[in-house]
Amino acid sequence: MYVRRLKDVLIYTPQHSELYLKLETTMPLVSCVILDLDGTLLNTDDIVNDVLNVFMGKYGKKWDGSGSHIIAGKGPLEAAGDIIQDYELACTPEELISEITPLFSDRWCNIKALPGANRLIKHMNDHGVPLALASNSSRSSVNTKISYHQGWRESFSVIIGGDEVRMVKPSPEIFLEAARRMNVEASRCLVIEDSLPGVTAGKAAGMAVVAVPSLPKQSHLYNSADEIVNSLLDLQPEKWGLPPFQDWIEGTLPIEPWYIGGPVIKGYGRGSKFLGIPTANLSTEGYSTTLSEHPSGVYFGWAGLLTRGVYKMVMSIGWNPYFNNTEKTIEPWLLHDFDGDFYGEELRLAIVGYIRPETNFPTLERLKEKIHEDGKIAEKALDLPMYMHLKSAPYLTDSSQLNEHHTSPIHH
Ligand code: RBF
Ligand code: MG
Repeated sequence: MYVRRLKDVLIYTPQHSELYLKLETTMPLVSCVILDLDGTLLNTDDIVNDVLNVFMGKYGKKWDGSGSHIIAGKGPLEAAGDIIQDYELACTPEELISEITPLFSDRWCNIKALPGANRLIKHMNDHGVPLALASNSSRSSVNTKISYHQGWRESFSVIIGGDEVRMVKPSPEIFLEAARRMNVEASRCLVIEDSLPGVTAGKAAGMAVVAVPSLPKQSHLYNSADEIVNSLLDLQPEKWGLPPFQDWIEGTLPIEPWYIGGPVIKGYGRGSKFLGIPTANLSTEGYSTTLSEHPSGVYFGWAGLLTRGVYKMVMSIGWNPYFNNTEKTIEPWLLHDFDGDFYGEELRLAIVGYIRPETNFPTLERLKEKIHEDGKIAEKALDLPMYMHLKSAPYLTDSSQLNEHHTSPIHH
């Protein structure tokens, strides 16, 4: 039982330009899924960064998150050792761990599931696809973390922590042990992983591996994965012989609505000039958490301009690979002809669905075409009752709805 599929391979030429190749590979159909926890199902990055920042403060140093790649996917001891070496700290890995453990203890309950995590777990459960959880974190820390997420504990037929195997990822041991306990061959397992050590471990175990890189702009490092997806929302289980998701509607995926707003700012000024697509960019100030919680990609929903009304909207959150931006931006395109611009006006957004990941395009023309296609998809989908009803969310038109509550759902 094999599926033939095209694998995207990204190669960096000596001139640092990107070259995509399609290779035909044959992959075995899988029958079960092994999931990583930190960075794959749970948004642990922000909390780890916060805690390390507090800890570093004691040593008169600063952890700004740019060191995240040093520790991603590593076991606690190894990660601690690397931090100590990199930041020239005068302590042992054991001391570092025992100092930061209490800093984590009241934070476990605040770790959010990553977008698509609950959907994936429920989907596999509903279809009787066995799930395992294999994490480099200790078993007790895994247990604590998942205890705050309803239904997770019961969803996994196997759970293994890094302290329950001799060698943690990148050793294949933890995945092989998961397969053994599920009583399936390694080649029939699909591993989903956010980190490089995890991807390496999965391939070394002879498994199919989908990478969901949690650090931006790192995907070129994940060449050994069988597929790289931008977020769990983009996973296509049918590529691996698993049941497909059935919740896409007219090219859109409904999401838990979220809300942001603020004055319209000037963007890079390319929208109208190059593309004929005037986006009403929002300042990302104060939204770093919101932005880190939502994968880059194309979303849609309703846009309220307090003095004018509510309009259909399609937007991009992202790094704009075509322009190689260094900052994540929010760029809503209001699907309506306005006279003049609206810089400085208060803009309120209700984001109700997802369309696609952000991608690179060979030409500006192709990017433009795609954005117009996104606009058509959003325009049509927003007439569906499930999306339409959010047009009347008070947040969109009511200036007394405080902006600081932007991320909590505002019901009507
Ligand atoms: N930029 C990209 O580089 N890749 C994309 O896939 C992409 N999709 C977009 C989708 C929509 C609906 C919008 C409004 C913009 C998108 N952009 C994308 C961003 C576009 O490059 C940006 O608006 C211009 O750079 C203006 O700043
Ligand atoms: Mg991970």
